Amino acid sequence: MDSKTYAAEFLEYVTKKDPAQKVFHQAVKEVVSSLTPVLQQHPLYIKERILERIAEPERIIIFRVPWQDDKGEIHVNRGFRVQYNSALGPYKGGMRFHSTVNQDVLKFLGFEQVFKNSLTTLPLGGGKGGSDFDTREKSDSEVMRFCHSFINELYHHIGYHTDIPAGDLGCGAREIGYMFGQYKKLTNDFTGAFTGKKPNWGGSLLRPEATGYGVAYFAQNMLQNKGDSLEKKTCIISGTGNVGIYAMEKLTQLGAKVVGFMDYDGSVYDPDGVNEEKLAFLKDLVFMRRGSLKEYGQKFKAAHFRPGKKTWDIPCDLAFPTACENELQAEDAKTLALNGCKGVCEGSNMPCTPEAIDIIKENKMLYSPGKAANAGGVAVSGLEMTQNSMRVYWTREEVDQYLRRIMNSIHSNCLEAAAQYGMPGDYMAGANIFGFKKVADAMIDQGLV
Ligand code: 2IT
Repeated sequence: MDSKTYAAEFLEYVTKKDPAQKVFHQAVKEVVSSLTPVLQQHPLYIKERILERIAEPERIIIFRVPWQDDKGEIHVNRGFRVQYNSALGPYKGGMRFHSTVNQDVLKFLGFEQVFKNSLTTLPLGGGKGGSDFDTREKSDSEVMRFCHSFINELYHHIGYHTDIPAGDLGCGAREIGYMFGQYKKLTNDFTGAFTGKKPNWGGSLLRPEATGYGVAYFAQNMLQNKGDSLEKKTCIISGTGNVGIYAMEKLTQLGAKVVGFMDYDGSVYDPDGVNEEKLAFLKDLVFMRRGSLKEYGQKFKAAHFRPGKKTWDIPCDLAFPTACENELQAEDAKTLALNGCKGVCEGSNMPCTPEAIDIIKENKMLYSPGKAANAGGVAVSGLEMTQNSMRVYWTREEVDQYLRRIMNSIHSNCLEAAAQYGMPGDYMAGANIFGFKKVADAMIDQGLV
């Protein structure tokens, strides 16, 4: 069978199997769209039914999470862990705690994670988990009770050599701490079964910064490959979580000028660009006080806050979506193109809709998919696991050197894979191909399990 017909039939099979899982289908389609030349050259992947096997999670655990709020009222949330693929190593991926979490979202994120982790070239399988529990507007003790209840079930299924969760939206060092504490209590075992821990009890330095710094390094690599640099490039960013703030920090350090960013309430336009003082203010505002960006507009004269508006209309050289899936749509991509934007570098997972990606490519902008550009986070999680195994702590500089090296190799591996299969310069194709082949070959080596 020719590879195009096979790919089309496969996509129909995936869609029919779980008709309601729209974001999952979107993620699968994006990967498969890059694979036809690979399947053509390696018919063994078709014979071995690798696509059918890779799209099916090895295991999904779904469980009840009962907890009590501060008034004594009882609540029930749903917990999940999607253990997607363990061909390259133990399942590895974050936990998302947000009201929008369901099986569809976690399958999309888990599927992406398999390829992303493969791209890091570290020995990491892929997984993702979470709950439809919203950590915003909950007290610390409510979050603790929820996390303990969540682990009361999940501890059966995770472990240092099995599955190592980390954070994602709504799940940071606080939540990892509570989950780790309960895991340790129940198993009587102090091992690095989670990453994103605080550095004074097993966490890696630079883990909070890693995703954002990695995104900036990747953008720098893309520009350098074109004989250009980040120097004086105007940048806009969407989310102001860990990824967004640390991407701003590194981009600024590398000579770029971040002129726009946003949160739930609206966006900030700061024509002067952020600097060290403004970043310190932002970190305190967002991480410590969980306040609104409105305050940034009030504090810094040149900047103004634009209630309810996204960032994408602010003229820029480079755009960095760092919030959530499908946040950058066709209209936004058109606006970026009209304003002369030269590149989109994804800090979050699948932030651009397929229509937006088409517009970005038609307009010859540089484009790097999240699974390549944001892999620095999980890469430093991998380094945290290494440090835990060795019972050592590396310095910030040591971790940063590894991170830079890993981002450089992801960048060159994407370019090489894309060129090898006839799509030179296409980072999306390169990321999908390189990520896929490593997992597919390992699956073939390990037989039909
Ligand atoms: O999307 C991601 O790569 C993460 N949320 C981080 C996963 C990890 O295991 O550090």
